[in-house]
Amino acid sequence: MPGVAIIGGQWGDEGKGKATDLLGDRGIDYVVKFNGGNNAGHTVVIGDEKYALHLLPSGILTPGVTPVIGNGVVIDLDVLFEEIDHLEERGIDTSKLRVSANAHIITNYHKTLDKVTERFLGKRQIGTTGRGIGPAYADKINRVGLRIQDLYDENILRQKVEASLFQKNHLLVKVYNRRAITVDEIVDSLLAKAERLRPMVGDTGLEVYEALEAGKTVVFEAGQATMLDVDHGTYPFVTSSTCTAAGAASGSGVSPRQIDRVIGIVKSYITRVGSGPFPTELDDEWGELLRTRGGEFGVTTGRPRRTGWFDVPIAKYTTRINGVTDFVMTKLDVLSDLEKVPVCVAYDVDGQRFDEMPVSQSDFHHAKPIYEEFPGWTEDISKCRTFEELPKNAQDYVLAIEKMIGARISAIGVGPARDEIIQRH
Ligand code: 2SA
Ligand code: GDP
Ligand code: MG
Repeated sequence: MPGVAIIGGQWGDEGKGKATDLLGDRGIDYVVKFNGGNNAGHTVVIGDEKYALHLLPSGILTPGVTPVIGNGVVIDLDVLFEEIDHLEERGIDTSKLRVSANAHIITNYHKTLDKVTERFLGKRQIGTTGRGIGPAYADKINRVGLRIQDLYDENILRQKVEASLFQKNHLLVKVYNRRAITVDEIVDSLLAKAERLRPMVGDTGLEVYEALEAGKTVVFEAGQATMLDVDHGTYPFVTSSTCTAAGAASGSGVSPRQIDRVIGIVKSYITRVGSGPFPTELDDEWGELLRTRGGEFGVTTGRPRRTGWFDVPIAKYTTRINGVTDFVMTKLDVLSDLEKVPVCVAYDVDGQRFDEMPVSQSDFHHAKPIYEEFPGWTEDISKCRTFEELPKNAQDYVLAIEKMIGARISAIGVGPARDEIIQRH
């Protein structure tokens, strides 16, 4: 199984970082981040140490792994260097990091635009992380983006910054009442970082292709999740990249045929940060209970996450869109001590039953969950290491969901630590 994609199956923060780190123990050679940027927040707990990764792939924590930032990523160079320095200070070797020459750059004007656009949208705001992600991807698609390779030709860099700022300054000054940004300030600040980056930059598509051809194991690690995918998520309340399995190929420069296994990560309940529809959202004490027990606060922004019960139509959709071969279900421990555990098995939209995700955004906005209730369990399950050790009701909960979502649940998280996991054989 040399090419393995790890995908968020819900609205993010399912525990992808932990899942990637876990695979590291099985002898992986490369971990490629293929989408997003420092909007991501992955927490990995190793012994007493807790690491929060944003721009760097989680695999960087595993000795011997080559971490790669692929062409599909948008890079804030200040954040990249800060994260590298921070890890080096904690004794993590980052010297093998590779960065695609085709990845795009987030500049100060992208961050400014992200923030002012959100403010301007008012009640309709997306609830972005404010890291400049959307504006950087907009420039990429609009063909006025800056790529890493542009840093090594000052003339080209200057021309591209000019082209990119041409309309933005008009917008910033006339619409948003901000000061104009000069070409020089952007070019100077980017050139000041170019030399430090140079040894990391390369044709990562070719490097990863060659690794796969040589039989090495490559993990493609998604940022965000299926329901935040720019095409398949709850548009416009999405991020601006392809977070689904298809993005693993386009965002790293390998072919879809080189991805053999797609692991979907889902929580045993569901959370969302930012705005947008969320059928099973709980605005009551149950929602608060899940947030407190699950530690549901954004790793990047610290925002409280919205919480709700497990949503089967979403998980089925994830299986289909990504071709999920198997799931890791995290945070089953958070559900201990509930008398009953509701699971949304379908939606009711104005009297009509939907077993699948409705294609109409309005329908999804109006979807009311149809719940099935499962008997809960009171035991602390964090010490369980085999499926059979789980209380019968917890086993039944997992098996019932597995049956409904159409792919096997091959591992179950019972705590945040590296070893708090049940592998099913
Ligand atoms: P953006 O900044 O343009 O990508 O925001 C667009 C939407 O995507 C959501 N988004 C996320 N959702 C969950 N987790 C993310 N990463 C951090 C974490 C989030 C944090 O791991 O906790 O710390 O707040 C993430 N990144 C982007 C975002 O909420 C918008 O709905
Ligand atoms: P990611 O963005 O998908 O990598 O996930 P985050 O790191 O943003 O959020 C997942 C959170 O859940 C982190 O704080 C993890 O340490 C924690 N976590 C992961 N798996 C488990 C689990 O099985 N049980 C518990 N209680 N916490 C977990
Ligand atoms: Mg996260």
